[in-house]
Amino acid sequence: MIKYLMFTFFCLLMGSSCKQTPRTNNAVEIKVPVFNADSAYLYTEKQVSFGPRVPNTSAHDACGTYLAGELRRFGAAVVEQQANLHLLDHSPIAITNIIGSFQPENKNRVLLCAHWDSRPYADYDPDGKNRHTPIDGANDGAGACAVLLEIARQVNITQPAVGLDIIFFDAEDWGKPNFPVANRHYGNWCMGSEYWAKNPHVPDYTARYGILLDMVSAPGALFFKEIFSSQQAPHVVKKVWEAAQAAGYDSYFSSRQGGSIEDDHLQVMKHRKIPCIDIIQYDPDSETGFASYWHTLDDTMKNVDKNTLQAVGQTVLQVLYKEK
Ligand code: AHN
Ligand code: ZN
Repeated sequence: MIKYLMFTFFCLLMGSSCKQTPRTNNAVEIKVPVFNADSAYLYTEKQVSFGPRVPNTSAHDACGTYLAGELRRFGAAVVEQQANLHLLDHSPIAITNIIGSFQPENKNRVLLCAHWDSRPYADYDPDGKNRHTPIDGANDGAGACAVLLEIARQVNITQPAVGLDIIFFDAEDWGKPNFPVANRHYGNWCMGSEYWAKNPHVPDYTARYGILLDMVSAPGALFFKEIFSSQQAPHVVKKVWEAAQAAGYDSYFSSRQGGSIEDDHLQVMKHRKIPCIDIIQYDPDSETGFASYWHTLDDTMKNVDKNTLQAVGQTVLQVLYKEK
């Protein structure tokens, strides 16, 4: 006791120069920032304003420049990973995975990702005449990237305890259409994430875990526990669903099991061995498992809702800032 009082007295004399440093990070509670859904809504609108982000188009390239520029503006170290891939008809597509890293020197990392391209085919459009038309992908693409941009903006203001990588994967939405396409002018799902997972921007890149966001902006969206995520990364599912509850958004995060969805998280798990979950809107009553406007010309800004952006963005911030 005497020793402690003497130490305290000494510290008072010396001012701040001999502050006791906390023994562990546990002593420092970093406050979870408040996600701004207005800002995420604007980032969604901006991406959609370029037109469909289909590889080999000027709308795609302009939006890629915008996304990389925003990450840089928010203080991330940005890598634009370009690759030349091929569709099944052997036609070339030029793709760019966009990676923004915060605290690149920090060994403890979290990966957040989404696809930024939009589907070249409206194959589920009720009007068959539209099936060769590319979609806006407001919900399927833009909304998820917008949530991650807003998270990047917040991370630039208040650093979490861990390093963060945000990856915008290209060429997710080139999977086989539901109608016969002459000369196989299509590819596979998740071509950009497959390329990155096999050729990471940093050799042997790893992270504690990953969270993929896909279709996270529609009004009344429900996120069921995606089956591959539950099987291969159950601790991450638990962490995220608990965070949703802590943030007050458990009404969006159903405790039920959803579908088995082939998405970018599978590439991250298969080739990088990073447990990664998919937060994805699911509709068990629809024919496709997704919303009625999925892969139609109706996937527009009218299906983007600030309340849903808020629920997802705040939940992911909650997860990120609780990490020690
Ligand atoms: C399948 O339908 C096999 N996967 C859905 C992946 C996807 C497409 N996510 C958005 N668009
Ligand atoms: Zn899609």
